Amino acid sequence: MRRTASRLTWADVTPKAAFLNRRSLIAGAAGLALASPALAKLSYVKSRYSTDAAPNSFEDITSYNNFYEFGLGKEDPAENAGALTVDPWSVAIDGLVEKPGNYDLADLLKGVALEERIYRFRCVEAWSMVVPWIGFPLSQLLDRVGVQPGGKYVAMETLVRPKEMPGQASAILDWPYREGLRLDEAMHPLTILATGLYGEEMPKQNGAPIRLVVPWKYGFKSIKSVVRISLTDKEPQTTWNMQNPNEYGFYSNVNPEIDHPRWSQATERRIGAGLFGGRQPTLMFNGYGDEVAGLYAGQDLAKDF
Ligand SMILES: Nc1nc2c(c(=O)[nH]1)N[C@H]1C(S)=C(S)[C@@H](COP(=O)(O)O)O[C@H]1N2
Ligand SMILES: [Mo]
Repeated sequence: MRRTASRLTWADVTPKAAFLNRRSLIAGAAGLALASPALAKLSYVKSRYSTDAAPNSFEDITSYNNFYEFGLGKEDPAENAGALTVDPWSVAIDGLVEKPGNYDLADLLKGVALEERIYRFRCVEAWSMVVPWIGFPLSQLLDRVGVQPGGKYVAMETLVRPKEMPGQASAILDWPYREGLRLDEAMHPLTILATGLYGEEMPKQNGAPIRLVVPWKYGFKSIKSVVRISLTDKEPQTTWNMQNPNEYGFYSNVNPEIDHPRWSQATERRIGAGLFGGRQPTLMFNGYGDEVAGLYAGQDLAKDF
């Protein structure tokens, strides 16, 4: 998990400045609005939980997205998310907590030490990326609001605002987008709330201003643009499980041995790795088994998929 001295630097792996320049040129020429014109720099420390894998480029990470609130296509979020208002932003924290409330994002982040977490990320559609997130452990927030003894699960919801989220004009999903974790998964040190990537505040298409990242689960568990966090005593409903319970279970741990009913999960295509280098084997728990396999000891992972 440790970063090696030989790791590439940002300057080597990302043409971010070039990309932003090129985008302004393109936007200027075509008269299009930039999705993310000015992202503020964040201060953060590096985390020991980072992988050594080389991050994908800023361009890959911000132009190939799943965010159905902005459309079904991978390029729709970058194109449509610019209209999303992310300030002011508040998060309702409710259910089985000691200090429920409607928390302003700035209050939630007060005194929080942000970390850079370079994580492998595996989508259920069998592609993957490596993303240098900026965030903090979800456990810190849960400790601060105090989980009552009966709290066994954490449920989260995304914003519903059809005026700014064109995908919500149709009922492709039962809005709001919902996700959930068992409390021990939520408290695990790998589970973070992310407020940025590549050292800057979160691009809108990646779930600004705050989103979940759970690196050992399929990408859809990592819910974007979170406005509600609820502690519950029962397993919460989750969007993809509601949509298609045969294909998407509550746990959704990356598992190369259990195929999706319509395609294999044995391999993945690393976005940006080129035509020939792209395909690689998918690892159990997305390679985070040493850290998280113990959470599922004694569970039948074919049943709890
Ligand atoms: N609210 C919301 N969160 C979401 C989604 C979505 O459609 N809506 N898509 C999920 C899926 S399927 C994936 S793979 C990841 C993609 O995150 P990224 O675009 O930052 O790579 O977001 C997840 N979080
Ligand atoms: Mo996904």
